[in-house]
Amino acid sequence: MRKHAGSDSRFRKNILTASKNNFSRIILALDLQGSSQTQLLRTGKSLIENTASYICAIKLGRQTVLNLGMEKTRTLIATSHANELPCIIDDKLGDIDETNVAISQAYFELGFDGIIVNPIAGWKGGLEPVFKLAHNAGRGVIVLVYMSNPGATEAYGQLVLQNSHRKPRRQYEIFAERADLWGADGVVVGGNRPEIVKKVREKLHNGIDIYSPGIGTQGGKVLRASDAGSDFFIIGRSITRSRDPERAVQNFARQSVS
Ligand code: O7M
Repeated sequence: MRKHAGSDSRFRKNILTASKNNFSRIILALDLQGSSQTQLLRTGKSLIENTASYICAIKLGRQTVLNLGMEKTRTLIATSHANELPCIIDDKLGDIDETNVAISQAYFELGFDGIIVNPIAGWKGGLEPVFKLAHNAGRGVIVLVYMSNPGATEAYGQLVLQNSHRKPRRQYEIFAERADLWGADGVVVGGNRPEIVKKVREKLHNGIDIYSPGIGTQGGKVLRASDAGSDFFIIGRSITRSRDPERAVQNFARQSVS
């Protein structure tokens, strides 16, 4: 399979600029739940405004979009942009091509700068048009390579026998190679699995960034993940549920660039 053209890197440039300006490699995971959309928007805006100087991007979970509704999601993305922060949608997209394109198009029209995808659907008839659509519009595509939850070992860690290789290999190694080949802007590897981060780092040859969730509440540590090779740290509850989110994020930010 030929290596596919990478993005025009607008997404990567923007996240790096924010990271340099704010001395931070922290991405705030905004997973908003609750019944009042107006209250949720207020909470989301206030979390962005209180942490904006110490982060380099915002990541919205699907539940945030579902709970907020389209118009208020648009407003939240605009708040992120007003603070010069790219906004990523964490869809873990993985359907057939036509469906994938329809979903990503809707997200990009809402204003999202990047999308997280699941590599399981593969390239042909799966993710190929998502990469094309995103990269033509300067948006980023980030590929799941190894998740942070305990059960992730079942699929991402399984041994796989491929026709082209005599020895079985781990599923996540194959996903990392695909992400490289596809011209992904980033891969997701649980930061609470530093040994896996290290192995993935060795597999990536095109300077792809490693995005690591699983820090704080899920047990991972910024410094350990960073030493292993993580570039960005996706952190939610340890900041959003802290009594002092500004102080919490400041601490993580300092560690992320040390
Ligand atoms: O810091 P937390 O645990 O409150 O939140 C972590 C966020 O990262 C949350 O939004 C999860 O949905 C997400 N996440 C994981 O926790 N583990 C993964 O393996 C992958 C993600 C993720 O962001 O995928 C892109």
